[in-house]
Amino acid sequence: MTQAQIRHDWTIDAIEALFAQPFNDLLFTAQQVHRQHFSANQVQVSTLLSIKTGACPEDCKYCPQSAHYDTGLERERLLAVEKVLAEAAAAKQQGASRFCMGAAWRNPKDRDMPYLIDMIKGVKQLGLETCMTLGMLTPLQAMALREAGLDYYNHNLDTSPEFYGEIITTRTYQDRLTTLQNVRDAGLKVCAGGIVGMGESRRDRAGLLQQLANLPQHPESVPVNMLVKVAGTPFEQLDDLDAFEFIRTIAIARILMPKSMVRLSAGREMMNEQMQALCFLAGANSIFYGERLLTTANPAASKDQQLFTKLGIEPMPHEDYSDEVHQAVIADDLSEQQQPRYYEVS
Ligand code: SAM
Ligand code: DTB
Ligand code: SF4
Repeated sequence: MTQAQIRHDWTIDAIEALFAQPFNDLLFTAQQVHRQHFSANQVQVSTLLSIKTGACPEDCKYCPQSAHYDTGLERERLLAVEKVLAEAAAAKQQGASRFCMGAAWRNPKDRDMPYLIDMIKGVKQLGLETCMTLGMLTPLQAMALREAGLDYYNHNLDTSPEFYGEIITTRTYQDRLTTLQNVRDAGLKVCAGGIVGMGESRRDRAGLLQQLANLPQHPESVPVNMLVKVAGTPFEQLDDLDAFEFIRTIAIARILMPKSMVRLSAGREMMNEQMQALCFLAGANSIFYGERLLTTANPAASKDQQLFTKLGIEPMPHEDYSDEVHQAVIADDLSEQQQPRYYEVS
C-alpha cells in the first residue's frame, strides 16, 4: 500500500462509500493506514477531571451538565488550584501522560483566567501534557492559555451540520468552527471530534467526519464518543447504536485523518473487551483512563491495565518534563511571557 495521503477534500459520498465497505476490508485498510504512522501496539492514556461541574447554560441534549435538564447532578464551582494539582499528581501516579480539565461553561469568564493559568502551569510542572475543554474561546483567551503552556484544547463539533440543530440550540455550528480556528491560530494543538449514537443517520456520521477531515489542518486528536445515555436528559431512551457501526466510524476517522490520534472516548463502560479490541484494530490509539470521565463512569484503571496486558498494548510514552533541567527551561519561558495580558481584567 502506498503512503496514505493527507487530504482535505473528502466528499460525503466518498465517506459513505467507505461506510458501505465489507467490515473486514474496511478494518484491513484502517489497520494498514494506522501502521504507516503509529506503533501498532501503543495507546495513549489521558485522565479527565471536571474542574467546574453542572449548571451549564447550554442545552446540549446529551449532556448531564446542562441546567436545562434535571439529571440530579450536584453542581460544583471552579475547583481550587491545589485540588486540581493533587488530582493531576494522582493521575500521573496511575500512569496517565496527559491531564484534561473540563468545565461546564458556555465559555470561560475573564475572571476565571488567572486560575486556569495557574492550573496549566502547575500540571505542566508535574511533567504531564495539558488539555482543557472550557467551551467557546475568544482569540485572546486562546492565546493566554497557550502562553501559560497549554498543549491541547478540546472542542467538539459533535455531529454533522445538518443534524446539529436537533442536538443544541444555544450555539451554532459556526460558533464551534470559529473557536477551533481561534485555538489553531493561537498555536494550540486541536482536539476535536464528536458523539455517535444520538439518533443521527449514517450520512450524519459521514458529515461529521467530513467536517473534521476537511478542516485546514487535521485535529491532532479526534475523540469519538459513544453517547452515554444519562437519565433526565432528552436522550435517555434512545436506541443503542450497533457496535459495528461505531467501529466503522473509528476506522473511517483513522483512514481520513491518518496522522491524528483517534480517541476511543466516552462509552467504554458499556463496551465489552472484544469491542474495544476491535476499536484498537480499527485504528483507535488513545483512551480516557481512570474511573471517571467528567461526571459519568469509565472503566477502572486496573481493568484497563488487564485489557492492555491481554492485548499486548503498552501505554504510549510521552516525554516527561518534570526533571530539573526541563523545569528550569519551562520557568524561563514562562518568565519571558509575563508581559502581555491576553484577556481583559473584569
Ligand atoms: N462545556 C464544554 C463544551 O461543551 O465544549 C466542555 C465540556 S463538554 C462536557 C465536552 C464534550 O463532552 C462535549 O462536546 C461532548 O462531545 C462530550 N459529552 C458530553 N456529554 C456526553 C455524553 N452523555 N455522552 C458522550 N459524550 C458526551
Ligand atoms: C470528549 O470528547 N469526551 C470527553 C472529553 N472530550 C471532555 C467528555 C465525555 C463526557 C461524558 C459524559 C460525562 O462524563 O459527563
Ligand atoms: Fe455545557 Fe459542554 Fe454540557 Fe453542552 S456539553 S451542556 S456546553 S457542559
